[in-house]
Amino acid sequence: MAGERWVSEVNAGWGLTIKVRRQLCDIQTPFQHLEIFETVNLGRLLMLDGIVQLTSFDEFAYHEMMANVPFYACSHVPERALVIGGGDGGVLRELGRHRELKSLEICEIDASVIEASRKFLPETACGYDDPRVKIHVGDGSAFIKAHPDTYDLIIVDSTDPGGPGEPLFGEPFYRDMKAALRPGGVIATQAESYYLLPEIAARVVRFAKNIFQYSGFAQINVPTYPTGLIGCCVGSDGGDVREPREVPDPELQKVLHYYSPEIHRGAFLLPRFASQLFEGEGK
Ligand code: SPM
Repeated sequence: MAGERWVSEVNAGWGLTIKVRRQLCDIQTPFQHLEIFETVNLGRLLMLDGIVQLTSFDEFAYHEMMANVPFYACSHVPERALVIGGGDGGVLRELGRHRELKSLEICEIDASVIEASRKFLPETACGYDDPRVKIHVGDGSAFIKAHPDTYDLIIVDSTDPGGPGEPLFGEPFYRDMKAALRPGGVIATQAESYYLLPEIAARVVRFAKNIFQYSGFAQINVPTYPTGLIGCCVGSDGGDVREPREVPDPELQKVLHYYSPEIHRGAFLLPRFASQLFEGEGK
């Protein structure tokens, strides 16, 4: 319709399109093209290099799962967490609900993502208001190498491969993450969609299987990512990552809209074709 504005994420011949009211931010950072929109029906929208990172409408689903699946997959109560990427602060916000965590660090390569999110996405970036949060601006793959035996949780909330997140999709990075974990620690990484990018999803599952004793691909329903789902690849040597250590306390349950112990277990149950895709991988 004349006068209407729609923005699209285009993937190999098809796209996901969102109607927007106005653009709030449009900058070329040293790393990527950063845009934030006010949409008509989905709240705010963050895009990096034309790829949807979050909308206010459904970001809770992705962020709750990326934070809570590794938190409860850890066989001991975790104390030290690191987020790599995740500059919008959503994973930090969800981790911050856990008083047991003594330290919450983030290593984001692009300071502009942090600044723009704090300015235009306050409901997500409120994760930064937690006094436990320590911000490192830099390359996550170099940071992890410099911190052996340090973290109970490492959560990689990356963009797609091809941009600044490329090194985060390589096997050396997975080995470095393992070295950066304390005994029994857990990693969780953005593992793409088995419909959209099956070779990437299978690749990271292979790394996790080869490197950790326990691993799995947890699916998350996120309507504004192409195909409506995205994966979280989880790995640990501490115990079965598919079985949550405990149930969230009643106060926490009141603010969780997606995660539950049942969803934790169920997220690892995959359609037959996806199980078969991953079965051939690793070891
Ligand atoms: N904290 C939210 C950041 C989101 N990180 C993951 C984004 C993945 C987007 N791509 C998925 C589909 C392929 N274009």
